[in-house]
Amino acid sequence: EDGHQLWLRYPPATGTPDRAVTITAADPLGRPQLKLAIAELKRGLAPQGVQGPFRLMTPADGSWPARYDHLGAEGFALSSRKVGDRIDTQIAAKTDLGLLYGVFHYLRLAHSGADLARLDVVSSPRIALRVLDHWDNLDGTVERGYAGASIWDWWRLPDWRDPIYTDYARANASVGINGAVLNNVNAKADSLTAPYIAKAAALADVFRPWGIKVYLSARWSAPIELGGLKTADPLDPAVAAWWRAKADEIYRAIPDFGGFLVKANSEGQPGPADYHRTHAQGANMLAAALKPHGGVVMWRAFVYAHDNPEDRAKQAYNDFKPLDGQFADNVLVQVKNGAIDFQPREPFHPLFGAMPRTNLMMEFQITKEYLGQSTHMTYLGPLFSEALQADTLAQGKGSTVARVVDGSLDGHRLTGIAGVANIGANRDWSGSIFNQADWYAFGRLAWNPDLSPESIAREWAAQTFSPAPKVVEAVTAIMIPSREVAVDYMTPLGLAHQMSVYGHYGPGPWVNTLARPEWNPVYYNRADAQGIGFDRTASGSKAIAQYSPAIAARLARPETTDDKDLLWFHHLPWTYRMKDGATLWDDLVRHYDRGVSGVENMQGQWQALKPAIDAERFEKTSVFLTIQRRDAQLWRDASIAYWQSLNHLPLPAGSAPPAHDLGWYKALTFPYAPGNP
Ligand code: BDP
Repeated sequence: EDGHQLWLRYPPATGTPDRAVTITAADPLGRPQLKLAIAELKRGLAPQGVQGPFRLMTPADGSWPARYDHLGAEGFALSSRKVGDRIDTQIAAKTDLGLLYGVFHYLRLAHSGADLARLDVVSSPRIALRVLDHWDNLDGTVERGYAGASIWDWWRLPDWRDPIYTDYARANASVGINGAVLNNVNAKADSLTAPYIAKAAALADVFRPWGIKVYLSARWSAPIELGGLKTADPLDPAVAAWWRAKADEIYRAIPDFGGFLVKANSEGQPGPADYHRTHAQGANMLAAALKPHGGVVMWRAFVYAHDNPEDRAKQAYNDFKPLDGQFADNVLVQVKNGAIDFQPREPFHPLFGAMPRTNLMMEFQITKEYLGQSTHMTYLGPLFSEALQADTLAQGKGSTVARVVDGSLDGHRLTGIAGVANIGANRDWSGSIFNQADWYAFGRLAWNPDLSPESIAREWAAQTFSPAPKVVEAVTAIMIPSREVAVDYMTPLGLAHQMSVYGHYGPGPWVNTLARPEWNPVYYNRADAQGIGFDRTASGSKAIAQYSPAIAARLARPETTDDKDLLWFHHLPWTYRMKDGATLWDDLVRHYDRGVSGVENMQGQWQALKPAIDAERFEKTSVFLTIQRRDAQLWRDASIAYWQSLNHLPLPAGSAPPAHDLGWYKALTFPYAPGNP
């Protein structure tokens, strides 16, 4: 039990006789996806000892019920009833891919203790493109990857198709993920050369039966680097012709190629602004090259400029909002959940709701760059869900980010959601057993953004450990508060980006030496003798004006701002009175204390699970929780020591002083930190 089987362990049910399942389906031989669906069903059912008959049907198989006509190309209907002592089960879908998704859903239910005798589920994905973004470099390293090397073996591809690619595709299909961007957004042009296209094509062949399309990150300057052109100006006909020819070449090798992901004019990457062209002009030129083949462009809105005096949180909106309505219909603008960068907590990105005439897709980070990486247990379901359920109020109440992303708010058909993958060559895939849950939760929320993170945690725990209700409840009880616990010991009350220079892992609120002002923690905390926090109101950067008027009005005053976002929007005196009468300083310290005791609770809860969990996964998680406990203390103590060096305030009663003086924390160095570029 090293975690390699993820949530697809299919353990044998004890005490159930092994009875045969009769599966009826038409002509599986000519239908590779149907074959996969049947094989998966057998693999997952055999240990359950479920008795057939089991019917898989599409409209082609006759007697198609009209009530399923509305199922889309990926949806399914699952039903069962008891006839005597046998159970008749049916999965209906318009396509074989829908059947495969239906089978995986059935097995999810079967392995999480559902009553299989009375099923009635009709389900279709709410979002069309459900994509993993791999920040994998061609040299086998993974930017911000905490689970070992890249699983793509570029050296031995395209000839050697490692079985891990099939395992990967199967795991993705089991949660409905249908796309993979193979290479880092900080892209090398090499991935667009003929040898790499052949390698990507081999992966696409493996993924295809599992319903997964391949995409590539495209380096903007490739026409210069590979094509020998003098420019990458999107309005230069030779540049457009180069991309058209490149797209044609890719589609010859990968007929169902998904399209390009582009990071342009961001953190040193080239882009259309180098030629005084807009993001829309850049994206549309690429989109025109892909259009004849049905491909899309996912154009990232993660931009901020080096010498821009404007609040970093405002820059993407400033650049993109004026372009609303200018993007081609096969372009999606890919927006991170928050306006800075995947912090433990960020208010939702103000672009959501602000570009009704643009296909906006969500970008989450599944790999935990800023949330304790592989060792801290910080289940991201609540983070994803919080962002999706945020109400933009763009068209009145209920205009949630989820409804922007699923297209229902503004009537968009081309919709998407991306997660920066946390997958690597480690045996457990994700760097820890519990990080697997973030991959799982991303897939489930991409299928249905309104699922509750609790129910997803329950499903995952049941399949990953055991469907025994006591185990499921105990594991879920550890997972659900874990992200808030990390917010408490790292960046409570709306603080952000306080991570040290060593790979964004530990604390560094004092850091002020990095090359760009907006890379430094002091830029975000603005702490001094009098107070702390970033004023984004009318007296400060005015970022709140990027939200709809009702939200901006609420954020204008600290009293009407949620405590969890307080210091994101306001600079306040240390003596500011919180809603319960405590001072801001005392409350801040209370949060750090709560973070540390939160990890202690998690440790205790995990220890209690010892009899129920296999030794290998139990031990690994125990050790990681010990690391997390130590780090939580470090985060708390280092942060408090720094704030106290500024405000000279005493700690509230009952709160222990930091173990060391500030100099000790500042002097900490780490010879190696994973994940840096
Ligand atoms: C930041 C990462 C950096 C990425 C960048 C991005 O630190 O490694 O390249 O985001 O999303 O979170 O492009």
